[in-house]
Amino acid sequence: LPAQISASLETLGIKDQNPGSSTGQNWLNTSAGFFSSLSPVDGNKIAAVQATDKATYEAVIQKAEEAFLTWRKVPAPQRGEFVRKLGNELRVVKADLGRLVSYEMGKSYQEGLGEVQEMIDICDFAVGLSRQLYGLTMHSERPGHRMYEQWHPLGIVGIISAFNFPVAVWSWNAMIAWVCGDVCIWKPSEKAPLSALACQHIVAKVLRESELPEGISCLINGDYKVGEMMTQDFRIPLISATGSTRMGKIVGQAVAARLGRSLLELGGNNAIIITENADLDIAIRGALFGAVGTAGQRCTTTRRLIVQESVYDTVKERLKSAYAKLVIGDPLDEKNHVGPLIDQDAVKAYLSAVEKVKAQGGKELVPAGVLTGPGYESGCYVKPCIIEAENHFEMVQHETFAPILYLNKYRTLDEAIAMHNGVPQGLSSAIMTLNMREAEAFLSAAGSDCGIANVNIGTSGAEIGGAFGGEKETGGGRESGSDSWKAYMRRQTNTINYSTALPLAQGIRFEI
Ligand code: UN1
Repeated sequence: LPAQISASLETLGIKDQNPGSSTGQNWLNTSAGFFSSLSPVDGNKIAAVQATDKATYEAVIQKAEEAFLTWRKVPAPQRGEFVRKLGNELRVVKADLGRLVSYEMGKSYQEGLGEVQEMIDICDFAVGLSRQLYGLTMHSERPGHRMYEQWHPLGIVGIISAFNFPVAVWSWNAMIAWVCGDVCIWKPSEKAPLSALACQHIVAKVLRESELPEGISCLINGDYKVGEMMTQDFRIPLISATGSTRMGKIVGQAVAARLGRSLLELGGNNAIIITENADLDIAIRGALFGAVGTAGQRCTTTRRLIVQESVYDTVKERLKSAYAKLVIGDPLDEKNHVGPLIDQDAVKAYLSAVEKVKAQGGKELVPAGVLTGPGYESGCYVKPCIIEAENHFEMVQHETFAPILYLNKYRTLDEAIAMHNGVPQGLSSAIMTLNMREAEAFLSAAGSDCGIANVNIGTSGAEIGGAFGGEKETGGGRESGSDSWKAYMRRQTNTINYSTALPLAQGIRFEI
């Protein structure tokens, strides 16, 4: 392994080839064997991780249930204090964790750091929230009665996260769930288990130092079968899952079958409308980072550009020259803009999408391709490409997790909005315009149908303070900021009679 990576693993407490034995849950002892974490950066095996078997899963559930009995009684501001300490630990390890995320997942080091910063930000948010889990009071219709609502912890929250944000998305869920009084079981992507182990170590350390039960934070590892143990488990009232729409449909149905709750944050097919009134400098920069950042592997990645015909050729030319300047390579080397895809399956999916869209009539403006030669030995580096394609083409309707940008032309804004909304997904969206009427139309009830709608900002890179998620096949869930915390608690309506009579609601008379 590169020396810097070995040093970071050491700092993060992942010292040997079998880090599963030191997850901070030392009582874990699994018979399910090991699986490897491979880096798409250079193809190296970073380490082997222990998979979770059924018996271990049962032990985890028991620990979590036990911990919940204590944790739910800890006052919320004190739970916030625990999260504050976690945020401080994350500040200390930011560079090491950012580097591990970059090496294990393939995003640029800057984006790895950004991801850890997102974790720190949500910690700060959750600390404040721990004193603001507000309920409402109502006026009772009966004399001498008081009515109010309060929010109680739910219990165990199951978190299923994806490879592309291997740590931040977990933290949006876990930090909020913890101040809400829940305990968490995390099933990270089997493509990025070490980043998750590193987080588990950090949490385990703070739990020990705070003399809190270790079951507050649990980690289980493996493929979808491990996730299934949670989705089918009635002891887990809430499953929060982030990933593909395909995965979300399976999870959502399994959880619904037992009438559990799920919070789904699934695929996006995000577009930017560039109008004739756009500041083109901003539009091009926004589209570029949106389309090629994280090598097109964000759920918020810009996949479609819908451009007004009078500026279409200019946008096309400027994009082409911007793409020509992109440097593809080792994401830990800061002069590179684009790193690898997560694995060779992702490369195959990229190639097949390009082939399919071309077969339907798509025209390659910036050609696709897989890079070979020194530095590209992992076989996971691909060229960001731009394809002129119609919105209704099968592949344009579909989320391919790769840097493929589809270009479309429009005449009127109504046409652009219809095209924009004319996909099954509804996560993030943007309009580039300096015209107030256009911007407001895009944000209106008849405008973008997405959970996130921006003006003069690309589709990716949302701040944690807002509710994050989207509509339609994106799954409808909201994570992170605003009042997303309500999904992690149960609401109780309380009516108290302090009078000497017992009047019934709705004026009903019942005498004997
Ligand atoms: C994701 O890709 O699953 O808005 C999350 C963004 C990031 C989070 C993306 N803050 O692009």
